[in-house]
Amino acid sequence: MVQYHGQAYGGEFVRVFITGITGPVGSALADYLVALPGVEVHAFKRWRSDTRPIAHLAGRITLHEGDIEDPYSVMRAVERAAPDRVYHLAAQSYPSESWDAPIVTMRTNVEGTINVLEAVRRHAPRARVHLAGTSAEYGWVQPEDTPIPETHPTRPLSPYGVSKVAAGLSGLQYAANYGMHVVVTRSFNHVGPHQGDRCAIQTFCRQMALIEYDRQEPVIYVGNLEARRDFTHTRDVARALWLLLDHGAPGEIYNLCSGVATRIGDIVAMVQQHGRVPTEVRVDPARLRPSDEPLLVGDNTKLRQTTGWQPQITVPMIVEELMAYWRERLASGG
Ligand code: A2R
Repeated sequence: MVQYHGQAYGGEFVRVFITGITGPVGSALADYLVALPGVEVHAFKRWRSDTRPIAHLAGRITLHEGDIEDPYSVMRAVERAAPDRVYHLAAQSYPSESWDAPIVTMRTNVEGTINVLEAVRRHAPRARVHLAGTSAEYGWVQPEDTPIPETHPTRPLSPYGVSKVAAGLSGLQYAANYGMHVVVTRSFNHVGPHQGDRCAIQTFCRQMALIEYDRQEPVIYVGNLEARRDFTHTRDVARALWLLLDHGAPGEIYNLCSGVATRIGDIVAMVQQHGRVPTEVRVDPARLRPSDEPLLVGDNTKLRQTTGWQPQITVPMIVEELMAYWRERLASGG
């Protein structure tokens, strides 16, 4: 068991349990929490999870193994961790995969969430619980519907979006029926290290790094440059999640977003400016989606007013950090 020293958070020691710790949000949250005084971090991971995003935290956090689809392993981990706060981030979080594997998506995201809620209800009923939802729950949105408030109807277009609506509603149901402290977020595009290269900013930065290392022709392949999206760095997300379990009301849903729309073409231009070699931009038809909302931006008023949170990391700062990240990965043979 990891030993904790020093001053406690708000005068009390807090035990936190994170699922999905190997993802970009989970690893950023763990980094944020280990730096807080008096916070003891427990986390849940699969046997086969790639632990590189949290390798530097070895000895500073306690890992419990299992699978959120397996209720027994979740029960055991929650009972052992006896948390005061639970951040449930584990999910099948790729909309595209959710069409190929809708049943797995439902099992992981809906059954998995119910397994977490049941484990908390039985073994840590006073814990504050955060459930991670997504802007995909809103589905197709017209530009005039933006910035999207939490009250906007949910009409998800993917099995992923449907699964997250069901997971979030399950959380609200546990709050209503069992008096549990469950808070739900809907995250727009979060971006940060350890994310892979599916997000637009990541794929542009990775391509630029590959070009610099002479591993790709000097062409950045892009999709729809006119789409405008709302990006938040995972470190800002981590801080918001912590504040939300301090100040968020149980049974409430909060958009987690910057509230700022950035045109994808402008991000490509920023990446080109950071590049050490000249590049051409070419549209790759495979990167164009049949349906792609022109503008997706969230209204974060409720989150800001409840917690005092403000995002601190802008898109140009994200591009600069991710260029350094991908260069470092390629330099170290990644
Ligand atoms: O793939 P792994 O083994 O590294 O773990 C992933 C974990 N996960 C699971 N953990 C336990 N049992 C499962 N059946 C299971 N399936 C997936 O969830 C990984 O640690 C995490 C998912 O990481 P990402 O997909 O990269 O999520 P991200 O971007 O950190 O988003 C966090 C949350 C997700 O619930 C999104 O749907 C939401 O924010 O927007």
